[in-house]
Amino acid sequence: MKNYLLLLIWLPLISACGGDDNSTNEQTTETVIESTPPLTIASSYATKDTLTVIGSGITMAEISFNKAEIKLPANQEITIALKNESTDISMPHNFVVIKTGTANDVGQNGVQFKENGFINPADKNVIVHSPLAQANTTVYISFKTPPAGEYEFICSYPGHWGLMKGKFITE
Ligand SMILES: [Cu+2]
Repeated sequence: MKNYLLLLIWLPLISACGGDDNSTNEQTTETVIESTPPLTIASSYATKDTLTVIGSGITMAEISFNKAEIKLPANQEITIALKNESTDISMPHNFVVIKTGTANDVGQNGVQFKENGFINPADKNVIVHSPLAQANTTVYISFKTPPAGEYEFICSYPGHWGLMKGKFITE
């Protein structure tokens, strides 16, 4: 009888505490998302040297880049602005220049490197990559284009590289 009474007293207390904890967690999560600064690398490059690539799509079936082919001069400093127009926070994108035919390898090798934007830092098939652009943000990547040749670009976010890809040509 004594134990039963104690249970009756404790149960409401426990559920009250649980409720408080839940609402605190939700608030914390929201604050973190709102206070995360855009993943932007400051750039002093002239606008004429900036190529804008747009990633978009709210569902996995819709994801795409707005370019199927990018042609640039070889060995030239360039800035690419990757604009993520998705409004869904579960749809980050990045821009990764890779050796032709290695999209699947680069994607698979990057899955476990979330902290590095889903790129294996030791991946020799990766020529250059941007940080992840979260939904509704733009990231900039400045680099010297590779020697004349045909390469590819992909988004290495898990599951995206099958649809988000194109030719990257320097000449
Ligand atoms: Cu993507």
